[in-house]
Amino acid sequence: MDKILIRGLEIPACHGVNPPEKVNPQPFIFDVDIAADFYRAAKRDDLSLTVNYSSACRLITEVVSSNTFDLIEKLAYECVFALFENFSSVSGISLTVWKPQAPMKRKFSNVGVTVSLKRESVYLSLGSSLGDKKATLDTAIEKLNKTRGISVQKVSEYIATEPYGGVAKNEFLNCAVQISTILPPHTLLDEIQRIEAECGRVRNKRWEDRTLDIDIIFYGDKTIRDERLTVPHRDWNNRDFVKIPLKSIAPQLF
Ligand code: A4P
Ligand code: MG
Repeated sequence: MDKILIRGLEIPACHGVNPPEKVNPQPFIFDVDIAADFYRAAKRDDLSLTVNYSSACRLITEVVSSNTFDLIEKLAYECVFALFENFSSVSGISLTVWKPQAPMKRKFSNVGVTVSLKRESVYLSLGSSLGDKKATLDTAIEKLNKTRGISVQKVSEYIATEPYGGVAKNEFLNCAVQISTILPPHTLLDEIQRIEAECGRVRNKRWEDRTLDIDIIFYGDKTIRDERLTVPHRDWNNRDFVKIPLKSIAPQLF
């Protein structure tokens, strides 16, 4: 993996929980690794094919100096989000922010946080069997795209399907969606469950009729097995309501 490395970028700014920190600037120092493929830029010796490190520093400076946050965690995330949003060829970022003059009683050499995120391609299956199903799927896709760190890439046609599993009684409307996301799997699940709740999802019984269900079918090439997540989705290959729309947007997966 190719990387651009920025070390010791110093920006005076006003971030901190204590009120004086919000008005008296102190130094914040950034170390940033920006991963992308620089082969074409190197081959043609062309700045327009790479990430301009001076533009990246300018962007970080803008985020850092035009905001006042309590936490350096928030500051780090805002910088990472802005870099991903402005440089579409970037595949991964690791950013550390140091706050060497943080107000602490004991002597210390430095304090900081690191945020590391990667851009991944993720396939979701959406289903609705209650209410205005088409409107719910439209709204869910809009909400996905509005969520910071998620960008909707492809949406399949919506297909009407018979209820599967013997619990739900209504016909479903299903579709598949490809997103590009920098949210880690469990953070993505939190956002998906927020969107389900905002679209009126109530959880009583497994497999019952629902206004909206969003399942993560594939998350890059990751395999996840824990108490909250099974990825790839455990039963995707047995379900036509998942496979048919998915195949239409991602035939390479079959
Ligand atoms: N969870 C684990 N892995 C995942 C994943 N890959 N994506 C956990 C999303 N969630 C995952 O899900 C229960 C728990 O699964 C979550 O809290 C999460 O931590 P849920 O959405 O609350 O409950 P559910 O959907 O009723 O259960 P389940 O087992 O996810 O059911 P499915 O597999 O989603 O099936 N028939 C048709 N025609 N079309 C449908 O869309 N959908 C279902 C639901 C049944 N029959 C259907 C359809
Ligand atoms: Mg589900």
